[in-house]
Amino acid sequence: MSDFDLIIRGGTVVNATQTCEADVADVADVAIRGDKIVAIGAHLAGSAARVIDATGRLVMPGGIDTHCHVEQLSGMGRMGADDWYSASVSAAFGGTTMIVPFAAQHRGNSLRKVADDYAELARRKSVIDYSYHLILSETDPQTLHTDLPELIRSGITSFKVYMTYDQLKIDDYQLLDVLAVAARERALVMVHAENNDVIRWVSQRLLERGYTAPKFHGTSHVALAEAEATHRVIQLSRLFDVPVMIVHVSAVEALSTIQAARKIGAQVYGETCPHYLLLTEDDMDLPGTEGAKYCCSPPLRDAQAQESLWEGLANGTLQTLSSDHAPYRYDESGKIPYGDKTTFKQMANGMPGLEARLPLLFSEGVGGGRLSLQQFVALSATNHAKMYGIFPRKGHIALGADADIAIWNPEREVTLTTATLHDQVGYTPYEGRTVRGWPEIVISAGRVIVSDGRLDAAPGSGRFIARGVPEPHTVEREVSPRATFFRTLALTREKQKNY
Ligand code: DUC
Ligand code: ZN
Ligand code: ZN
Repeated sequence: MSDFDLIIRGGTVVNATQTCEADVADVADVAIRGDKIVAIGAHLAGSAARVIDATGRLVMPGGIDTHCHVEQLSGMGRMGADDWYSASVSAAFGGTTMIVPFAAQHRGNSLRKVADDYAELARRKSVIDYSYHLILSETDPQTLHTDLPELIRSGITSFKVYMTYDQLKIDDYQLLDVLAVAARERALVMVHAENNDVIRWVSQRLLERGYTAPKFHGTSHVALAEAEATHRVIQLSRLFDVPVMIVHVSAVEALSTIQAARKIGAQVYGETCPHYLLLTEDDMDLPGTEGAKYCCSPPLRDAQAQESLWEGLANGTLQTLSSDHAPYRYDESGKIPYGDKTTFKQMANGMPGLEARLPLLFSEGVGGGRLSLQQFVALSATNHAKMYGIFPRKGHIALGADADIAIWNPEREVTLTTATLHDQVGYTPYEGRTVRGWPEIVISAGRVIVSDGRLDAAPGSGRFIARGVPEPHTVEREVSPRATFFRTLALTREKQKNY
């Protein structure tokens, strides 16, 4: 009998920060028994059932993608092309070993039922470990005071709300209710921050004048609408001193709003996505409806925004880089329900990116000299684990952690094409782009699930991971008297002293 099930020998182990077992980038062996990392060190003694020679390779934590849409109806009622199987396979080939998509509550639906149904889809199909967030569109007492707290306590410790989209948005009054519950239950609120009325007002006027092409999606989702809503939700969160995560930050104005708010003590965190770093509004400006492939919300911006977002990732304004994989096909099921007559208002918003996320970040970020290897690991895995209550189980290479590992060849060049990616969308916004650096071997909970370009994992072999309290809620800090007052006002009927 062998001492270990698997040893990865001689690779450069990269963590976001130094651990007691390995420096941030040390040549070391990593030994695995069952689903756990059980030894790390130079020239580990002992035998293993399987040995992987990782000489010249980077041994990094498997990626965690905490923002992707899988088998979920959009606000417009459109279903994406990927189910839990194809999405998790695609993620695995791109070096991601855990995904956290969304169970979406549409108006009138029971949050509990939505979550239970979604859990069942994942359980049957995912090939990698997973959790999910909730999307909340109702704030009735059953949702807010029974289903939501119960789900949070069962390990679904984050949820998303929309400030735009008529079918999903909640208003400021509802937002306050939701934020107060998040403060009490220690859940992380993810916010789609865009001003609905600005978008509605501009869109209406554009359409009346016959401006229907995809590029006008960008005009209507003007950066100021994103900045205004970002500012507003941050101020609302300060009423209760509760952390919020602004997802898919795209605009310079929103980014600087986050930066400024943090300086005055707001607990605000930020996420961006590869498309905001690598594509621009010009990509939407294609003949006919072709630009619909590049329509997402918030929309693509300009070169200045790209630079600011790279800086935001490097200087810690933004904590996570997620794919926001929203795999709408370029056909009547998604992007162009009315063929070439489809207006920018009728196109499903979002683009694919699960598999390309980390190769793009590695190639353009590390290869482009914008990020260190440690920052790459933080933005692709460690910070996701911390922000969403999965750390220290996942997100680093350390004793006792899950053996979720991607072994990267930093020199390998791969040209991204629809034919070679594993999602079901039928196009990639990165068609023909060559990246340098590729995850050649992917290990999920101790199982080698991708090697030599082949998958070895059955549908349903991924596990549900009950998540703990998101790290922003665990940081020792004094809740201000103002927030204490408003929290009490929100959650109890007691009279407070001195009032
Ligand atoms: N928001 C997302 O998070 N993804 C796709 C579209 C959207 O509006
Ligand atoms: Zn969104
Ligand atoms: Zn999204």
